[in-house]
Amino acid sequence: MTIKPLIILPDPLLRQLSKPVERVDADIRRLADDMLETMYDAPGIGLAAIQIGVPRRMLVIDVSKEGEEKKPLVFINPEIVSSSDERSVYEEGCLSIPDYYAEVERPAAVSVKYLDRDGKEQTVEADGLLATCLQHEIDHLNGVLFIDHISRLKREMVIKKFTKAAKAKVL
Ligand code: GNR
Ligand code: NI
Repeated sequence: MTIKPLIILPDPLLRQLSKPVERVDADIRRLADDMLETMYDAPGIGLAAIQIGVPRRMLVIDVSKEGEEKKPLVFINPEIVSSSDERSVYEEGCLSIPDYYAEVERPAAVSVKYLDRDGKEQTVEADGLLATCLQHEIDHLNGVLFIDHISRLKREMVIKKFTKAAKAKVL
């Protein structure tokens, strides 16, 4: 297992559409392990493959509480098949936008169809933090970031700040 470097805003990779995984094989399981290790190291509660530069429709999540047993989850080719009308608001952050947090409103519950790490089709009914995290990660697969769900003024401020920081690093 390997900890991979994270892709940070404004890297255009974050806006790329990820392609479906065609076959759940040993390479894909290795990628899942690397993603989990990278997520735990960060630390974060979720990670999409594109955040380590791999444009594949795959994500990992662990929303277990500190001190509890770890619960690594792997979702391959996830699809939201239904969403609740009820909404909930969470303060979100993103490993690709370090140290920035904002409230985002999303459906409170979602039903998600996906392949597990054995390539078997599964469906999960998620609510609470897991529902929010699944939606945040599935957005990444479509090149969407949580700052796309906040006001344009706030979004442009964040992008400007990270663009400046990236330029300062090259110089
Ligand atoms: O670590 C993370 N925390 C988080 C908190 C609230 C809503 C979503 C998230 S996901 C984020 C990790 C990340 O950037 N995943 O793409
Ligand atoms: Ni994120």
